[in-house]
Amino acid sequence: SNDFGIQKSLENLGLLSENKGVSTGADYFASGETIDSYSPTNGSLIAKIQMGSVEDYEKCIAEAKSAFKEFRMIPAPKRGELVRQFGLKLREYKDDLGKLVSYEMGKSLQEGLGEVQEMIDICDFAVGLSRQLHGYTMHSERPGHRMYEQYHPLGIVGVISAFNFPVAVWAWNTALAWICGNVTVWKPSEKVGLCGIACQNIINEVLKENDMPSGISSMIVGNHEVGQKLVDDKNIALVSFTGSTKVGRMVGRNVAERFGKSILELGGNNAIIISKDADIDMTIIGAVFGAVGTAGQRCTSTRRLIIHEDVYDTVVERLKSAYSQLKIGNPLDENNHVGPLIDKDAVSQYLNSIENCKQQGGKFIVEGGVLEGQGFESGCYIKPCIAEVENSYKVVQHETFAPILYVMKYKNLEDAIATQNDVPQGLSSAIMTNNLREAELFLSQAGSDCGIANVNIGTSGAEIGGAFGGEKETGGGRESGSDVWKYYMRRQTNTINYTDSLPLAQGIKFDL
Ligand code: UN1
Repeated sequence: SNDFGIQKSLENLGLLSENKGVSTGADYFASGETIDSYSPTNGSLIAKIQMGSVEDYEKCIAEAKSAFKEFRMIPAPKRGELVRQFGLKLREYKDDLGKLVSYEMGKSLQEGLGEVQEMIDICDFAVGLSRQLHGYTMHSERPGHRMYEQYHPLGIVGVISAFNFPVAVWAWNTALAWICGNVTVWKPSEKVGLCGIACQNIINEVLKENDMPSGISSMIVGNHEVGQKLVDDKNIALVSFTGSTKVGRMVGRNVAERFGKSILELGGNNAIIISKDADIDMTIIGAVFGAVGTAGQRCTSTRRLIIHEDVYDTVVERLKSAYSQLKIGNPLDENNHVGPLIDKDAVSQYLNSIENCKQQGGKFIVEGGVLEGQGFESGCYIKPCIAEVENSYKVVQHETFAPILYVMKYKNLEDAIATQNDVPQGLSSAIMTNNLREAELFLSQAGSDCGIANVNIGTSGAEIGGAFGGEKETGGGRESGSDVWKYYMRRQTNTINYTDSLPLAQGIKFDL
Protein backbone atom coordinates (compact mmCIF):
# COMPACT_ATOMS: atom_id res chain seq x y z
CA SER A 1 0.00 0.00 0.00
CA ASN A 2 1.11 3.58 -0.62
CA ASP A 3 2.47 5.04 2.59
CA PHE A 4 3.62 8.19 0.75
CA GLY A 5 7.19 7.45 1.88
CA ILE A 6 6.30 8.14 5.48
CA GLN A 7 8.36 5.27 6.97
CA LYS A 8 11.45 6.54 5.18
CA SER A 9 10.84 10.06 6.49
CA LEU A 10 10.38 8.83 10.07
CA GLU A 11 13.72 7.04 9.74
CA ASN A 12 15.48 10.07 8.26
CA LEU A 13 14.22 12.19 11.13
CA GLY A 14 15.67 9.75 13.67
CA LEU A 15 12.31 8.60 15.02
CA LEU A 16 12.01 5.11 16.50
CA SER A 17 8.99 2.98 17.23
CA GLU A 18 9.52 3.80 20.91
CA ASN A 19 10.89 7.25 21.68
CA LYS A 20 12.09 9.04 24.77
CA GLY A 21 10.09 12.23 25.05
CA VAL A 22 12.69 14.43 26.74
CA SER A 23 15.94 15.80 25.42
CA THR A 24 18.38 18.45 26.43
CA GLY A 25 20.79 18.54 23.58
CA ALA A 26 21.94 15.05 22.64
CA ASP A 27 20.85 13.55 25.96
CA TYR A 28 17.53 11.68 25.70
CA PHE A 29 15.58 10.42 28.71
CA ALA A 30 12.06 10.08 30.13
CA SER A 31 10.47 8.61 33.23
CA GLY A 32 6.78 9.37 32.72
CA GLU A 33 3.96 7.34 31.22
CA THR A 34 4.03 6.15 27.62
CA ILE A 35 1.57 7.50 25.06
CA ASP A 36 0.76 6.44 21.51
CA SER A 37 0.79 8.86 18.63
CA TYR A 38 -1.85 7.95 16.05
CA SER A 39 -2.17 9.53 12.65
CA PRO A 40 -5.54 11.19 12.08
CA THR A 41 -5.02 10.48 8.37
CA ASN A 42 -5.50 6.71 8.65
CA GLY A 43 -5.83 5.93 12.35
CA SER A 44 -2.62 3.93 12.51
CA LEU A 45 -0.13 4.00 15.33
CA ILE A 46 2.91 6.02 14.23
CA ALA A 47 5.09 5.46 17.28
CA LYS A 48 5.17 5.46 21.06
CA ILE A 49 6.53 8.26 23.22
CA GLN A 50 7.53 7.96 26.84
CA MET A 51 6.62 11.31 28.34
CA GLY A 52 8.70 13.41 30.69
CA SER A 53 7.88 13.76 34.37
CA VAL A 54 8.29 16.80 36.60
CA GLU A 55 11.68 15.37 37.66
CA ASP A 56 12.74 15.16 34.01
CA TYR A 57 11.65 18.77 33.64
CA GLU A 58 13.91 19.74 36.55
CA LYS A 59 16.84 18.07 34.77
CA CYS A 60 16.15 20.18 31.69
CA ILE A 61 16.12 23.33 33.82
CA ALA A 62 19.44 22.46 35.44
CA GLU A 63 21.01 21.94 31.99
CA ALA A 64 19.41 25.10 30.66
CA LYS A 65 20.73 27.19 33.55
CA SER A 66 24.30 26.09 33.03
CA ALA A 67 24.05 26.44 29.23
CA PHE A 68 22.76 30.00 29.62
CA LYS A 69 25.89 31.08 31.53
CA GLU A 70 27.97 30.08 28.52
CA PHE A 71 25.60 31.03 25.74
CA ARG A 72 25.00 34.61 26.89
CA MET A 73 28.74 35.34 26.50
CA ILE A 74 28.82 34.21 22.86
CA PRO A 75 28.50 37.31 20.61
CA ALA A 76 25.06 37.70 19.05
CA PRO A 77 26.31 37.36 15.43
CA LYS A 78 27.97 34.05 16.43
CA ARG A 79 24.67 32.91 17.87
CA GLY A 80 23.22 34.01 14.53
CA GLU A 81 25.68 31.69 12.80
CA LEU A 82 24.20 28.81 14.79
CA VAL A 83 20.72 29.77 13.64
CA ARG A 84 22.00 30.08 10.04
CA GLN A 85 23.19 26.48 10.20
CA PHE A 86 19.89 25.45 11.72
CA GLY A 87 18.13 27.04 8.71
CA LEU A 88 20.38 25.04 6.37
CA LYS A 89 19.55 21.80 8.18
CA LEU A 90 15.85 22.60 7.95
CA ARG A 91 16.24 22.94 4.18
CA GLU A 92 17.78 19.45 4.12
CA TYR A 93 14.97 18.00 6.22
CA LYS A 94 12.14 20.04 4.72
CA ASP A 95 10.50 17.17 2.83
CA ASP A 96 10.72 14.71 5.71
CA LEU A 97 9.59 17.15 8.37
CA GLY A 98 6.79 18.56 6.22
CA LYS A 99 5.57 15.04 5.61
CA LEU A 100 5.67 14.19 9.31
CA VAL A 101 3.68 17.33 10.13
CA SER A 102 1.10 16.31 7.55
CA TYR A 103 0.98 12.70 8.82
CA GLU A 104 0.90 13.34 12.57
CA MET A 105 -1.24 16.50 12.56
CA GLY A 106 -3.35 15.95 9.45
CA LYS A 107 -2.85 19.18 7.50
CA SER A 108 -2.20 18.95 3.76
CA LEU A 109 1.33 18.12 2.65
CA GLN A 110 1.51 21.55 0.99
CA GLU A 111 0.71 23.18 4.31
CA GLY A 112 3.13 20.90 6.18
CA LEU A 113 5.90 21.96 3.82
CA GLY A 114 4.73 25.56 4.17
CA GLU A 115 5.12 25.29 7.91
CA VAL A 116 8.73 24.14 7.56
CA GLN A 117 9.25 27.02 5.12
CA GLU A 118 8.09 29.39 7.88
CA MET A 119 10.81 27.89 10.09
CA ILE A 120 13.42 28.49 7.41
CA ASP A 121 12.20 32.04 6.87
CA ILE A 122 12.36 32.94 10.55
CA CYS A 123 15.91 31.56 10.70
CA ASP A 124 16.98 33.83 7.84
CA PHE A 125 15.23 36.75 9.53
CA ALA A 126 16.92 36.01 12.87
CA VAL A 127 20.39 35.69 11.32
CA GLY A 128 20.21 39.25 9.98
CA LEU A 129 18.71 40.45 13.23
CA SER A 130 21.61 39.04 15.21
CA ARG A 131 23.62 42.07 14.03
CA GLN A 132 20.80 44.53 14.67
CA LEU A 133 19.81 44.23 18.32
CA HIS A 134 19.84 48.01 18.50
CA GLY A 135 19.18 50.28 21.45
CA TYR A 136 18.96 54.09 21.42
CA THR A 137 21.54 56.55 22.68
CA MET A 138 20.24 59.70 24.35
CA HIS A 139 21.74 63.06 25.18
CA SER A 140 22.21 63.42 28.91
CA GLU A 141 21.03 66.60 30.64
CA ARG A 142 24.25 66.50 32.70
CA PRO A 143 27.60 67.70 31.28
CA GLY A 144 30.22 65.04 30.61
CA HIS A 145 27.70 62.24 30.75
CA ARG A 146 26.77 59.64 28.22
CA MET A 147 23.47 57.80 28.24
CA TYR A 148 22.45 54.79 26.21
CA GLU A 149 20.40 51.64 26.42
CA GLN A 150 21.26 48.07 25.64
CA TYR A 151 19.41 44.79 25.47
CA HIS A 152 20.48 41.71 27.40
CA PRO A 153 19.15 38.16 27.20
CA LEU A 154 16.45 37.13 29.66
CA GLY A 155 17.64 33.61 30.55
CA ILE A 156 15.40 30.62 29.97
CA VAL A 157 12.50 31.05 27.57
CA GLY A 158 9.69 28.47 27.86
CA VAL A 159 7.63 27.65 24.77
CA ILE A 160 4.31 25.85 25.02
CA SER A 161 2.88 25.21 21.57
CA ALA A 162 -0.36 23.81 20.19
CA PHE A 163 -1.06 20.85 17.92
CA ASN A 164 -2.09 22.90 14.89
CA PHE A 165 1.35 24.36 14.13
CA PRO A 166 3.51 21.59 15.60
CA VAL A 167 6.87 22.91 14.35
CA ALA A 168 6.68 26.53 13.12
CA VAL A 169 5.59 28.15 16.38
CA TRP A 170 8.57 26.62 18.16
CA ALA A 171 10.93 28.04 15.53
CA TRP A 172 9.36 31.54 15.59
CA ASN A 173 10.15 31.63 19.28
CA THR A 174 13.47 29.84 19.43
CA ALA A 175 15.17 31.47 16.42
CA LEU A 176 14.62 34.86 18.06
CA ALA A 177 15.25 33.66 21.61
CA TRP A 178 18.59 32.11 20.61
CA ILE A 179 20.05 35.05 18.70
CA CYS A 180 19.05 37.16 21.72
CA GLY A 181 21.20 34.87 23.88
CA ASN A 182 18.49 32.90 25.65
CA VAL A 183 18.22 29.17 26.05
CA THR A 184 14.85 27.49 25.49
CA VAL A 185 12.70 24.75 26.98
CA TRP A 186 9.88 23.56 24.76
CA LYS A 187 6.75 21.66 25.64
CA PRO A 188 5.06 20.70 22.37
CA SER A 189 1.47 19.49 22.34
CA GLU A 190 1.49 15.79 23.24
CA LYS A 191 -0.90 15.27 20.30
CA VAL A 192 2.06 15.91 17.99
CA GLY A 193 4.97 14.81 20.17
CA LEU A 194 6.85 13.15 17.31
CA CYS A 195 7.09 16.51 15.54
CA GLY A 196 8.66 17.82 18.74
CA ILE A 197 11.23 15.04 18.91
CA ALA A 198 12.06 15.42 15.20
CA CYS A 199 12.73 19.16 15.59
CA GLN A 200 14.85 18.57 18.64
CA ASN A 201 16.86 15.94 16.73
CA ILE A 202 17.59 18.52 14.03
CA ILE A 203 18.78 21.25 16.41
CA ASN A 204 20.80 18.66 18.33
CA GLU A 205 22.82 17.94 15.18
CA VAL A 206 23.63 21.64 14.86
CA LEU A 207 24.57 22.03 18.52
CA LYS A 208 26.79 18.97 18.37
CA GLU A 209 28.56 20.03 15.18
CA ASN A 210 29.34 23.37 16.80
CA ASP A 211 30.34 21.91 20.15
CA MET A 212 27.74 24.06 21.89
CA PRO A 213 26.27 23.37 25.35
CA SER A 214 23.41 20.89 25.08
CA GLY A 215 21.05 22.86 27.29
CA ILE A 216 20.60 25.61 24.69
CA SER A 217 17.57 23.67 23.44
CA SER A 218 15.50 21.32 25.58
CA MET A 219 12.24 19.64 24.70
CA ILE A 220 9.84 17.77 26.93
CA VAL A 221 6.73 15.93 25.85
CA GLY A 222 4.68 16.01 29.01
CA ASN A 223 1.21 16.20 30.52
CA HIS A 224 -0.46 19.31 31.94
CA GLU A 225 1.38 18.87 35.23
CA VAL A 226 4.65 19.54 33.41
CA GLY A 227 3.04 22.51 31.65
CA GLN A 228 1.84 23.90 34.98
CA LYS A 229 5.31 23.45 36.46
CA LEU A 230 6.86 25.41 33.59
CA VAL A 231 4.30 28.22 33.92
CA ASP A 232 4.87 28.56 37.68
CA ASP A 233 8.65 28.18 37.52
CA LYS A 234 10.49 31.41 38.37
CA ASN A 235 13.45 30.05 36.40
CA ILE A 236 11.46 30.67 33.22
CA ALA A 237 11.82 34.38 32.46
CA LEU A 238 9.41 34.37 29.53
CA VAL A 239 6.60 31.94 28.76
CA SER A 240 5.41 31.95 25.16
CA PHE A 241 2.08 30.16 25.10
CA THR A 242 -0.05 29.25 22.09
CA GLY A 243 -3.39 27.63 22.79
CA SER A 244 -6.95 28.20 23.93
CA THR A 245 -8.17 31.37 25.62
CA LYS A 246 -9.30 29.25 28.55
CA VAL A 247 -5.82 27.89 29.29
CA GLY A 248 -4.13 31.15 28.24
CA ARG A 249 -6.08 33.08 30.86
CA MET A 250 -4.56 30.84 33.57
CA VAL A 251 -1.09 31.00 32.04
CA GLY A 252 -1.22 34.81 31.85
CA ARG A 253 -2.43 35.12 35.43
CA ASN A 254 0.08 32.67 36.90
CA VAL A 255 3.07 34.10 35.06
CA ALA A 256 2.06 37.66 36.04
CA GLU A 257 1.69 36.54 39.66
CA ARG A 258 5.42 35.81 39.78
CA PHE A 259 6.25 38.90 37.64
CA GLY A 260 7.42 36.77 34.74
CA LYS A 261 6.83 37.82 31.15
CA SER A 262 4.45 36.11 28.80
CA ILE A 263 3.54 36.11 25.13
CA LEU A 264 0.01 34.81 24.66
CA GLU A 265 -1.30 33.64 21.29
CA LEU A 266 -4.87 32.54 21.98
CA GLY A 267 -8.09 32.10 20.06
CA GLY A 268 -9.21 33.98 16.99
CA ASN A 269 -12.63 34.60 15.46
CA ASN A 270 -11.55 35.98 12.14
CA ALA A 271 -13.88 37.63 9.66
CA ILE A 272 -13.71 38.78 6.06
CA ILE A 273 -15.89 41.73 5.08
CA ILE A 274 -16.96 41.28 1.46
CA SER A 275 -17.88 44.61 -0.08
CA LYS A 276 -20.07 45.10 -3.13
CA ASP A 277 -16.85 46.36 -4.73
CA ALA A 278 -14.96 43.12 -4.08
CA ASP A 279 -13.28 41.08 -6.80
CA ILE A 280 -15.52 38.05 -6.36
CA ASP A 281 -13.21 35.42 -7.94
CA MET A 282 -10.38 36.37 -5.62
CA THR A 283 -12.74 36.61 -2.66
CA ILE A 284 -13.99 33.06 -3.10
CA ILE A 285 -10.48 31.58 -3.17
CA GLY A 286 -9.39 33.62 -0.13
CA ALA A 287 -12.51 32.80 1.85
CA VAL A 288 -12.57 29.09 1.04
CA PHE A 289 -8.85 28.58 1.72
CA GLY A 290 -9.23 30.58 4.95
CA ALA A 291 -12.20 28.50 6.09
CA VAL A 292 -11.21 24.97 5.08
CA GLY A 293 -7.38 25.14 4.99
CA THR A 294 -5.83 23.10 7.83
CA ALA A 295 -9.43 21.85 8.23
CA GLY A 296 -10.29 25.12 9.98
CA GLN A 297 -7.70 24.52 12.69
CA ARG A 298 -5.58 27.65 12.32
CA CYS A 299 -5.80 30.48 14.81
CA THR A 300 -6.19 32.61 11.68
CA SER A 301 -8.86 30.43 9.99
CA THR A 302 -11.74 32.37 8.48
CA ARG A 303 -14.77 31.80 10.72
CA ARG A 304 -17.12 34.58 9.59
CA LEU A 305 -18.03 36.26 6.30
CA ILE A 306 -19.80 39.61 6.54
CA ILE A 307 -21.24 40.13 3.07
CA HIS A 308 -22.78 43.23 1.48
CA GLU A 309 -26.45 42.67 0.69
CA ASP A 310 -26.01 43.52 -3.02
CA VAL A 311 -23.55 40.65 -3.56
CA TYR A 312 -24.81 38.30 -0.84
CA ASP A 313 -26.71 35.90 -3.11
CA THR A 314 -23.89 35.75 -5.65
CA VAL A 315 -21.26 35.07 -3.00
CA VAL A 316 -23.39 32.40 -1.33
CA GLU A 317 -24.00 30.65 -4.67
CA ARG A 318 -20.30 30.76 -5.49
CA LEU A 319 -19.42 29.40 -2.04
CA LYS A 320 -21.87 26.53 -2.41
CA SER A 321 -20.40 25.59 -5.76
CA ALA A 322 -16.82 25.85 -4.43
CA TYR A 323 -17.68 23.67 -1.41
CA SER A 324 -19.25 21.05 -3.68
CA GLN A 325 -15.89 20.74 -5.46
CA LEU A 326 -13.80 20.27 -2.31
CA LYS A 327 -11.99 16.95 -2.18
CA ILE A 328 -11.76 15.57 1.33
CA GLY A 329 -9.26 12.81 2.04
CA ASN A 330 -5.73 11.81 2.90
CA PRO A 331 -3.78 15.07 3.24
CA LEU A 332 -0.62 13.41 1.92
CA ASP A 333 -2.39 13.01 -1.43
CA GLU A 334 -2.03 16.36 -3.14
CA ASN A 335 -5.31 15.97 -5.00
CA ASN A 336 -7.17 16.54 -1.75
CA HIS A 337 -8.02 19.98 -0.38
CA VAL A 338 -9.19 19.05 3.11
CA GLY A 339 -7.70 16.56 5.56
CA PRO A 340 -8.96 15.26 8.90
CA LEU A 341 -9.40 17.00 12.23
CA ILE A 342 -6.71 16.23 14.81
CA ASP A 343 -8.71 13.62 16.76
CA LYS A 344 -12.16 12.36 17.68
CA ASP A 345 -12.53 14.91 20.48
CA ALA A 346 -12.23 17.61 17.85
CA VAL A 347 -14.90 15.81 15.81
CA SER A 348 -17.29 15.87 18.80
CA GLN A 349 -16.65 19.57 19.32
CA TYR A 350 -17.39 20.19 15.64
CA LEU A 351 -20.64 18.22 15.89
CA ASN A 352 -21.63 20.04 19.11
CA SER A 353 -21.09 23.42 17.51
CA ILE A 354 -23.25 22.44 14.53
CA GLU A 355 -25.99 21.30 16.91
CA ASN A 356 -25.71 24.48 19.00
CA CYS A 357 -25.77 26.60 15.88
CA LYS A 358 -29.00 24.97 14.72
CA GLN A 359 -30.57 25.40 18.16
CA GLN A 360 -29.61 29.06 18.26
CA GLY A 361 -31.31 29.66 14.90
CA GLY A 362 -28.56 29.00 12.36
CA LYS A 363 -29.59 27.80 8.90
CA PHE A 364 -27.11 25.51 7.18
CA ILE A 365 -26.68 26.22 3.50
CA VAL A 366 -23.91 23.63 3.21
CA GLU A 367 -24.43 20.72 5.59
CA GLY A 368 -21.69 19.20 7.71
CA GLY A 369 -21.24 15.63 8.89
CA VAL A 370 -18.71 12.92 9.62
CA LEU A 371 -17.38 10.87 6.71
CA GLU A 372 -17.35 7.09 6.86
CA GLY A 373 -16.10 4.25 4.72
CA GLN A 374 -12.96 3.59 2.78
CA GLY A 375 -10.21 6.14 3.38
CA PHE A 376 -12.02 7.61 6.38
CA GLU A 377 -11.28 4.82 8.90
CA SER A 378 -9.67 7.20 11.41
CA GLY A 379 -13.10 8.74 12.10
CA CYS A 380 -11.56 12.22 11.94
CA TYR A 381 -12.74 13.29 8.47
CA ILE A 382 -15.62 15.76 8.42
CA LYS A 383 -17.38 17.95 5.87
CA PRO A 384 -16.69 21.68 5.86
CA CYS A 385 -20.02 23.46 6.26
CA ILE A 386 -21.60 26.91 6.05
CA ALA A 387 -24.41 28.40 8.16
CA GLU A 388 -26.37 31.65 7.93
CA VAL A 389 -26.33 33.18 11.40
CA GLU A 390 -26.57 36.31 13.50
CA ASN A 391 -23.24 37.53 14.88
CA SER A 392 -24.69 37.56 18.40
CA TYR A 393 -25.28 33.78 18.58
CA LYS A 394 -23.26 32.24 21.39
CA VAL A 395 -21.75 29.69 19.03
CA VAL A 396 -20.61 32.43 16.64
CA GLN A 397 -18.94 34.36 19.47
CA HIS A 398 -16.94 31.24 20.34
CA GLU A 399 -13.95 29.80 18.44
CA THR A 400 -14.64 26.24 17.24
CA PHE A 401 -11.47 24.71 15.81
CA ALA A 402 -13.16 23.19 12.76
CA PRO A 403 -14.27 24.23 9.26
CA ILE A 404 -17.63 25.77 10.14
CA LEU A 405 -18.12 29.03 8.27
CA TYR A 406 -20.70 31.56 9.44
CA VAL A 407 -22.18 34.00 6.92
CA MET A 408 -24.16 37.19 7.53
CA LYS A 409 -25.38 40.22 5.58
CA TYR A 410 -24.65 43.95 5.92
CA LYS A 411 -25.93 47.23 4.45
CA ASN A 412 -23.30 49.82 5.36
CA LEU A 413 -19.61 49.45 6.08
CA GLU A 414 -19.66 51.06 9.53
CA ASP A 415 -22.09 48.35 10.65
CA ALA A 416 -19.98 45.63 9.04
CA ILE A 417 -16.89 46.86 10.90
CA ALA A 418 -18.84 46.99 14.15
CA THR A 419 -19.97 43.39 13.55
CA GLN A 420 -16.45 42.27 12.69
CA ASN A 421 -15.22 43.79 15.98
CA ASP A 422 -18.13 42.53 18.05
CA VAL A 423 -16.54 39.27 19.25
CA PRO A 424 -14.29 38.66 22.27
CA GLN A 425 -11.27 37.75 20.10
CA GLY A 426 -9.07 40.05 17.98
CA LEU A 427 -6.54 38.13 15.90
CA SER A 428 -7.01 38.47 12.13
CA SER A 429 -9.41 40.32 9.83
CA ALA A 430 -9.78 41.26 6.20
CA ILE A 431 -11.78 43.33 3.76
CA MET A 432 -12.24 42.45 0.11
CA THR A 433 -12.82 45.67 -1.81
CA ASN A 434 -11.47 47.67 -4.72
CA ASN A 435 -12.77 50.84 -3.11
CA LEU A 436 -9.96 52.89 -1.57
CA ARG A 437 -12.23 54.69 0.88
CA GLU A 438 -13.56 51.42 2.25
CA ALA A 439 -10.10 49.89 2.53
CA GLU A 440 -8.66 52.88 4.37
CA LEU A 441 -11.61 53.14 6.75
CA PHE A 442 -11.20 49.46 7.57
CA LEU A 443 -7.49 50.01 8.37
CA SER A 444 -8.05 53.23 10.33
CA GLN A 445 -8.40 53.61 14.09
CA ALA A 446 -12.15 53.41 13.51
CA GLY A 447 -11.70 50.14 11.63
CA SER A 448 -10.66 46.62 12.53
CA ASP A 449 -9.60 46.12 16.17
CA CYS A 450 -7.45 43.06 15.33
CA GLY A 451 -3.68 42.51 15.45
CA ILE A 452 -3.80 41.63 11.75
CA ALA A 453 -5.91 43.55 9.22
CA ASN A 454 -5.64 42.74 5.51
CA VAL A 455 -7.00 44.19 2.29
CA ASN A 456 -7.76 41.84 -0.59
CA ILE A 457 -6.11 38.90 1.19
CA GLY A 458 -7.81 36.34 3.42
CA THR A 459 -7.32 36.10 7.19
CA SER A 460 -4.77 33.25 7.27
CA GLY A 461 -1.30 32.79 5.86
CA ALA A 462 0.61 35.67 7.46
CA GLU A 463 4.29 36.11 6.56
CA ILE A 464 6.94 35.84 9.28
CA GLY A 465 8.30 39.37 8.64
CA GLY A 466 5.40 41.05 10.42
CA ALA A 467 4.52 40.86 14.11
CA PHE A 468 2.01 38.03 14.52
CA GLY A 469 -0.67 38.12 17.21
CA GLY A 470 -3.89 39.72 18.32
CA GLU A 471 -5.82 41.82 20.78
CA LYS A 472 -8.54 41.24 23.38
CA GLU A 473 -9.01 37.55 24.25
CA THR A 474 -6.36 36.63 21.69
CA GLY A 475 -3.98 37.67 24.45
CA GLY A 476 -2.06 40.69 23.13
CA GLY A 477 1.17 38.80 22.38
CA ARG A 478 3.27 39.21 19.24
CA GLU A 479 5.61 36.67 17.68
CA SER A 480 8.10 36.44 14.80
CA GLY A 481 8.90 39.58 12.74
CA SER A 482 9.16 43.35 13.16
CA ASP A 483 10.66 44.34 16.55
CA VAL A 484 9.20 41.35 18.39
CA TRP A 485 12.75 40.35 19.44
CA LYS A 486 12.49 42.95 22.19
CA TYR A 487 10.13 40.64 24.09
CA TYR A 488 13.01 38.18 24.40
CA MET A 489 15.44 40.63 25.98
CA ARG A 490 15.62 42.90 28.98
CA ARG A 491 16.34 46.58 28.44
CA GLN A 492 18.98 48.34 30.48
CA THR A 493 19.55 52.11 30.57
CA ASN A 494 23.19 53.04 31.22
CA THR A 495 24.49 56.46 32.25
CA ILE A 496 28.24 57.07 32.44
CA ASN A 497 29.89 60.10 34.03
CA TYR A 498 33.32 60.85 32.55
CA THR A 499 34.07 64.03 34.59
CA ASP A 500 35.53 64.57 38.07
CA SER A 501 32.37 66.08 39.51
CA LEU A 502 28.99 64.62 40.30
CA PRO A 503 26.20 66.88 39.03
CA LEU A 504 22.82 65.43 40.00
CA ALA A 505 19.93 65.11 37.60
CA GLN A 506 16.99 67.51 37.85
CA GLY A 507 19.48 70.17 39.09
CA ILE A 508 19.33 68.89 42.68
CA LYS A 509 21.99 70.37 44.98
CA PHE A 510 23.54 68.08 47.58
CA ASP A 511 26.82 69.43 49.05
CA LEU A 512 28.75 67.87 51.91
C1 UN1 B 1 -1.63 29.55 14.12
O1 UN1 B 1 -2.67 29.18 13.61
O2 UN1 B 1 -1.36 29.30 15.32
O3 UN1 B 1 -1.00 33.18 9.46
C2 UN1 B 1 -0.55 30.24 13.39
C3 UN1 B 1 -1.07 31.95 9.41
C4 UN1 B 1 0.17 31.16 9.75
C5 UN1 B 1 0.32 31.00 11.22
C6 UN1 B 1 -0.88 30.52 11.95
N1 UN1 B 1 1.31 31.83 9.20
O4 UN1 B 1 -2.09 31.36 9.13
